[in-house]
Amino acid sequence: MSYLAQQQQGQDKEELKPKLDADPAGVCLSGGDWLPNGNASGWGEFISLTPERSEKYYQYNLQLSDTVGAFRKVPKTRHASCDTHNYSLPPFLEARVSVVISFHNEARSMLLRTIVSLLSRTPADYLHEIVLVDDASQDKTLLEELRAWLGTLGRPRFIFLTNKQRQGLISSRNMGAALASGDYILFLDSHCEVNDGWLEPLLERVSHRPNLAVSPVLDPIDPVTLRYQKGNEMLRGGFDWSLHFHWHKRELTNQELPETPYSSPVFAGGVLLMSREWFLKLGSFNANLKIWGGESIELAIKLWLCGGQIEIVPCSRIGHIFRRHHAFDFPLQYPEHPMEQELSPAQATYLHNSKIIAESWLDEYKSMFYALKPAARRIPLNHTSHQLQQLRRESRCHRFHWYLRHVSPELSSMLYEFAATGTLRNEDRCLHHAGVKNSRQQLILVSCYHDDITQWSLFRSTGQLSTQREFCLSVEVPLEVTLKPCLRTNDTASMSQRWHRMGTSLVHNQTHLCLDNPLKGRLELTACRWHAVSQSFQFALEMERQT
Ligand code: UD2
Ligand code: MN
Repeated sequence: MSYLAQQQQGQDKEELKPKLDADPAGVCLSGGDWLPNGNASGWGEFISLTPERSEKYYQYNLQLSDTVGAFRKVPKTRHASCDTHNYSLPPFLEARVSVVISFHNEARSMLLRTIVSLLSRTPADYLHEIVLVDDASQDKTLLEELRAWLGTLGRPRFIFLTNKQRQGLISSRNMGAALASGDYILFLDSHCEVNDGWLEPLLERVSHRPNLAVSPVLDPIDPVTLRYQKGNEMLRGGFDWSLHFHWHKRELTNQELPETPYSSPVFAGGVLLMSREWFLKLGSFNANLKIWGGESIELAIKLWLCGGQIEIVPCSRIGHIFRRHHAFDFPLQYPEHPMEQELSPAQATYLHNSKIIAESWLDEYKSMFYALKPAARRIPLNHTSHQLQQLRRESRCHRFHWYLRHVSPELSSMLYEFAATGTLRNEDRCLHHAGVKNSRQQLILVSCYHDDITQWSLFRSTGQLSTQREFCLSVEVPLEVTLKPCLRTNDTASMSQRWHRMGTSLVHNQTHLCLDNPLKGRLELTACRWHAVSQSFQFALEMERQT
């Protein structure tokens, strides 16, 4: 039974009532009961004190969030067999769960719904505490008011932390984890709704394997309609050599059902549960990572390399609002550095964090990362790696090639798929896809340090020269170099998209002509001339020796 349900039936009910009663839209408890409306000091007034009202600020429908209530029913999204399965759970005294939520400028109704869903749908015996870290939000009284309200519940324990200065979610989660005292720790965003029975399937998996970390399947909640949808359990988490998160298709083995827990190279985003002791032993989230981004990839790599495993558990479902844009500003990272003119603070932060991951864990493969993200070379890092070296030594962590071989065949195959990859340089400029103009894809030559500089891959098997957005360098009659969506190789028109290397030239298969930049910024196909500088195109990373 959950806390709210227990409290509603038990003697603490009276204490809870004056606050939760006040919901003008009603507060629906787990059994579907609605408490009667009460005085104005409760939910209605509490949420009306959200200081900033614009939807742009939150990147979701605030008005709707304020009216759907602190608790609502959500559709059952997991497989029916998850309901009938008899979960083998650890004794609750050995599996106390601490939930850590860091938030920066979250709307009151949204944060509260996250908390109420936890209280309503988590078995009370296992929910040990909720740690709330207010990361310097604009709403200065929110945490105090929450304390006054939630503190009266008795159980679970609440810990409230306020950062006077913005620390970012990575440090904030670390601070929360350091103060937590449960056996397991769950990191959660502040705009989530846990679904019925979310915890039991996770606990069943981790209880017998102390080094296992698990993610639920995240069900998307639409930021405009707040509709709770079914997330996809046929995907594994991964990343590419730019260290960007990607989903990979999950293939079922013979015995496997869609609802069977499955191993994954990285977590399904940043929502994960693992032993607190194991998390601390791994050095928590890398403390050198700033503000937002990359921390769950970093944790996933170190976890696998240092003796852990990751699983996604489809019987556990947690709803999350996936926003299209960041709802917050990133602090300037390098105010004095010329790079700040080329990169936005958000880009600089993400690139900085990616560089830390590459430098910490990728070993010799970090050259792949730098080939794809040349701007990362210019990001300054101001810290030492003693702690990391110590962890790698003491925990006898594998080197990165072990991860490629045993954990992420997808990442590994990306190494062999290409004959060459990365930026494509001609003299001092790089070939760049600059979007669409007059309904034509624009191909230009720009500075190679442009942040979004296009990364090209020359596929070994097909000869296609593709951007990450799957546009291929093509030749149209009469001999015009263009960018077209990549065609399947069984399409005969795809012949116009095939290239091969001759030294540093790019030769078009059909015409035997070479890519040329004779007029600085105009791409043409001309007769191949050995050693012509205007025909010399170098990839950041050549996998094959140039003849
Ligand atoms: C995704 C992950 C998140 C984390 C992040 C990368 C999911 C569901 N979410 O977040 O867990 O891995 O990527 O770092 O997979 N916040 C702060 N301080 C800040 C900025 C954000 O506390 O300076 C809070 C924010 O209020 C939210 C959480 O951090 O609760 C994650 O941020 P987000 O929801 O804006 O970003 P999202 O969903 O892309
Ligand atoms: Mn989020």
